[in-house]
Amino acid sequence: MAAERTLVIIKPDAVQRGLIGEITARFERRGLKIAAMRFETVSRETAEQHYGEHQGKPFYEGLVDYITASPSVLMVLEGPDAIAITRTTMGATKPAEATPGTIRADFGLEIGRNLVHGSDSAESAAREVGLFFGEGGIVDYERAIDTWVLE
Ligand code: IDP
Ligand code: MG
Repeated sequence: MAAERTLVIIKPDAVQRGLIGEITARFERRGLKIAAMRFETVSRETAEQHYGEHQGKPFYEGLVDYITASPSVLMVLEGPDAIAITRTTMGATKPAEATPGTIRADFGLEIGRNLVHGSDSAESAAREVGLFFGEGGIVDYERAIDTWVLE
């Protein structure tokens, strides 16, 4: 199937715990390509847009505090079925329900500190990639591989 793109965030708890490499490696080992990557403390305004669907829920304010607390790694991952493959690599939202071998099961204990975000649908992925990388900076991977190697 055609390649998809999805938005991944390595959240502040994972960055603080020194897990950027470990988490990134799991996605790379599955064969997903990193089409964009940036290290940044997410602003409150952007966090509120990103998590707009959760506004009004009891955990919403804490969620925005969490994601804006310190730097995250923002990535666009690309590949066949990238959205679903990213979600299964991450594991269930609640670490206690995540399957061993997934990121959230192997490194997480609490739902409020679950290490990683991945878009949950094609619509979310398009919206979230646009929100974080709307200014550009996404590599055309298929083209880049040809030109980087040959030039
Ligand atoms: P997802 O990240 O697996 O897509 P969502 O339901 O979209 O899960 O929730 C977004 C994020 O909000 C979760 O990853 C988690 O960080 C946080 N969250 C969700 N439910 C709770 C909760 O009950 N308590 C605290 N944080 C929560
Ligand atoms: Mg979600």
